[in-house]
Amino acid sequence: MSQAKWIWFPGEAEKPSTVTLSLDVNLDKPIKSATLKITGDNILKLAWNGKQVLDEGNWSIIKECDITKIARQGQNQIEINAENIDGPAGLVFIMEVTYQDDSTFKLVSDKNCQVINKAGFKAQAQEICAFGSGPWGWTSFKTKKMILE
Ligand SMILES: [Ca+2]
Repeated sequence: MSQAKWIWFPGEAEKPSTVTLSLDVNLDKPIKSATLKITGDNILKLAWNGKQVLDEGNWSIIKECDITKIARQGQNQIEINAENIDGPAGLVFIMEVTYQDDSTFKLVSDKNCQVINKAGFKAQAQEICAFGSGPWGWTSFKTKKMILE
């Protein structure tokens, strides 16, 4: 998780705002297992191939999701939406896929992510800090294991 960065729409991380990531992820080989660790301050929603699979309000709980059943070989359309109600805003995730041939694919939240704000403007994400630092720190996090299907 420490490779992942807390990200947000540039310049909007200190105010009530939303951020959306629309990811087209090509998983080009048969999948053995896949996990997604994710949280957002304050509210997080996740849709996978058009189906909403997460709607969570507690940023201090890392959602450790087994996504083996919903990740499919080929194109995956993933939409992540986070909303900040008050205080700091941030979204952080790491997705790790192990293929059946034991090679791996990893995607983390960082400045390479393209984000969309409430007004519909697109930008490269602002990195607020690495996971484990900044306003959120380390110690208050709990983990909730989930299976998404
Ligand atoms: Ca907040």
